[in-house]
Amino acid sequence: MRGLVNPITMLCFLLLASVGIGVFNSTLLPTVPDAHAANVTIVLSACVAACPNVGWNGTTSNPNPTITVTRDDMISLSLSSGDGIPHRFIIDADGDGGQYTDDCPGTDPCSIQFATPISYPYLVTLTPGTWNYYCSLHPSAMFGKFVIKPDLSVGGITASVDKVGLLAPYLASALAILGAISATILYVRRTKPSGYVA
Ligand SMILES: [Cu+2]
Repeated sequence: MRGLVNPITMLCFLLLASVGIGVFNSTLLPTVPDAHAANVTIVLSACVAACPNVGWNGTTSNPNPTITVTRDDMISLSLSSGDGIPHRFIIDADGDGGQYTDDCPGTDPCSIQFATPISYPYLVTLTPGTWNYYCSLHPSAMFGKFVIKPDLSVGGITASVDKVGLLAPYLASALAILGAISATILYVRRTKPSGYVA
């Protein structure tokens, strides 16, 4: 019997070791995304009067482009007037429409009014989601989507680690295998012919 016990003991150690390795296996733990917050420059030319296609960056196919950024990005909007008349960039954060500037820039992020090129810096602090941006002076013709993706960088939104959930499948498997081994040992002992000397 001694010759049978040592290999089984070794097998048990190997099983327990595999459980330990599984706990620290990097594939089980949440990955930490790369830091993301970026400096982004967005160029917008405004035109509503005497231009072939009105809007922000007016083209035939897409007169008002969708702007996509990530939360906590530092964006720099390079704003210019294509028709020489004043325009004003605004994000409608409170949903009351793009023409209202009483609550900007406190609630609705907005630039100053411009007829000559300006640079408007904006740290993206709105909740991730899809917002509308406008020209507050021509909101019915100059508007588009401002999409904010969540920031998954360190210090942003991170998933918590469920250690019990991670361990449970491995412990259950280890216990099942150990139970099977124990049952096998008992079976071998009971079915051993009398007079057998290990
Ligand atoms: Cu305008």
